[in-house]
Amino acid sequence: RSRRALVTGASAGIGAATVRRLRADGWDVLATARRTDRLEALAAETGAQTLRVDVTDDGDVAALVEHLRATGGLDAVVNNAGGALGLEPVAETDVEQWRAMYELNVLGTLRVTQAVLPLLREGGGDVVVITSTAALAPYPGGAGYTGVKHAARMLAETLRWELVGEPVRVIQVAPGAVETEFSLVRFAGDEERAAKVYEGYRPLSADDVADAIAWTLSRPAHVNVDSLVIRPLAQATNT
Ligand code: NJP
Repeated sequence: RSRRALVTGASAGIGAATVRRLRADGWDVLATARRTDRLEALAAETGAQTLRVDVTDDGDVAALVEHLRATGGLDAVVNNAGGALGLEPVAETDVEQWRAMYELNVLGTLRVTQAVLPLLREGGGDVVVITSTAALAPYPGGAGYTGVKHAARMLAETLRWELVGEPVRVIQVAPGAVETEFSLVRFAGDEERAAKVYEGYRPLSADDVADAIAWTLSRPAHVNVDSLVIRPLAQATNT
């Protein structure tokens, strides 16, 4: 059978581009997110399978594993669902937004990875975790986001070490600025502020990042790309 990948946060941006790219490379893909209308459109376009999965919901993730078991197992998971909230300076930032951001980026990744790991261990497979260049160093307003992406990165790097000797590769991909709806979410729908993020340079496209993810997955089985940083040529900082 074809190799099968699960992509979380597949209804937009990097996740949707990864589904397109992996389908073009011959993978069976299960595309998951909360917005099912978008998933259906992607399925019609690419032939991917879809399932509504909120990565912050234990029940959804349990149903996801049942679905995977019943329909042929799993060879790779791309933990892509994520985002930034609470980007004010520490003095003013919102505790609840940090909690939600941790739940999505860190516990969402942990919940999904832990749940599918037995399937990957059965026949060998890959765990990809999408982090960010924001995980690399602090910047004003970024304490919460740098923190959760650093935690996701440590989750990936620790898991890789814990699984040494097993046929499961763990790959951390850290993109710089990518032109997606992410910055709109980041600035709570303020389009003017979102547009300013990319002023002065050309950001990566979601396809650029999807290409990088697909490349890591296409390495020979004995090669583990531990960590891949991909950023726009003109991006000077990690924000
Ligand atoms: O963002 P966007 P990107 N459960 O907003 C989904 C990281 N990153 O593609 O559920 C399940 O277009 C949401 O789907 P829906 C970033 O941190 C980005 O740019 O239908 N899914 C949508 O499909 C993130 O980890 C940049 O609302 C949930 C997707 O997540 C990854 O790249 C830079 C969910 C977000 O799509 C993809 O972000 C960087 C939930 N609870 C890292 N909540 C950048 N764009 O500049 C949201 O360094 N989603």
